[in-house]
Amino acid sequence: MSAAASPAVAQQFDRRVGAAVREGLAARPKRLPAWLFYDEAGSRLFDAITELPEYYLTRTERGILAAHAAAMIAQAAGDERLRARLRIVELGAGSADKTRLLLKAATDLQETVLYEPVDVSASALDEAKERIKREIAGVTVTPRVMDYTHGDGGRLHLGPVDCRERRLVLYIGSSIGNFEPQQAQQLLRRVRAGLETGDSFLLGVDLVKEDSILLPAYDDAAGVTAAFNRNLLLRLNRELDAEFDPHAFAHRAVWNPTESRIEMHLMSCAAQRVRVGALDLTMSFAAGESIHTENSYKYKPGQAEALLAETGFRSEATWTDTRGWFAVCLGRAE
Ligand code: AVJ
Repeated sequence: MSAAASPAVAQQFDRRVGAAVREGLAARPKRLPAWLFYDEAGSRLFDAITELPEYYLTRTERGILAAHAAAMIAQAAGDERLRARLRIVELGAGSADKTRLLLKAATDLQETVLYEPVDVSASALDEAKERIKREIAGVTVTPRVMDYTHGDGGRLHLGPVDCRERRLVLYIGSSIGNFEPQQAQQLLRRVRAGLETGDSFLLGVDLVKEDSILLPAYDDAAGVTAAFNRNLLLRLNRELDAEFDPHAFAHRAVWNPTESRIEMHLMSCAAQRVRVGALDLTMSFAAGESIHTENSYKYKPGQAEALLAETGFRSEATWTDTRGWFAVCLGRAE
């Protein structure tokens, strides 16, 4: 039926999505990569998550930035006699909501600033650009559509800067949390390799805390996170001609203390077989079998600083909230 209605469409699925799904569902335990969450519907659901009462991350980090943006910018720019102009790059910028606090602080210090948000989503970048142009005078936005997570090996290509400028790379919002320790190291090394000595890197990490706080943040009462998790299956239905019944899978959030991470899973409520048309594949699920859809690593105090030190940065400052729930660390490329 759908093939008859749109014969071309079934052929035109995104190869990267197809390959990731084929590989992840062949693995035992089954898994799907977290970047698959962010199609248009998923990005909207994530924005809704950031406003949930249980999801403390966004508002906690925003509070830290609101209190310390000027100090962060001043630290990155360096001391007054040798102060350089900053050019700000943001990895995984998305809607760039919290970034506006830093951009405002930068224009307070140097009047104008170049801002280069990097994201895989062109539509998110366009929206961010329009909003920043409207709301903060003195910011020139140059969005770059790029997948900074999968790279051609060695270094992140950020393009040339004026020799009087220094880069400040932002990687906030606990985005690093999706990466296993080894992958996180690799990513930071690639960022470092794309920078010059004296450039800086601002990293936002979520910290370990009681699981009575962590778990509801990933399993909220309104069910938005469950919808975000299940949207993955709906995406496969839309893009890969799959036939998942999303309600035949339960949303699960689990705290794994050994790995220091929240895990999200989709658990098959019954034994079932599901066809994925575009891949010409039928998957079997046992009752209770789960698809591991996300890791969200929680850092111990000092751990983000250690990661920076291991990857070519001198850790210069850490800002946190009064409860010690979230940390923002500045590293200087050595
Ligand atoms: C975007 C990776 C920071 O891990 O908290 C939110 C994604 N997943 N709720 C996080 C997410 C479920 C989020 N990050």
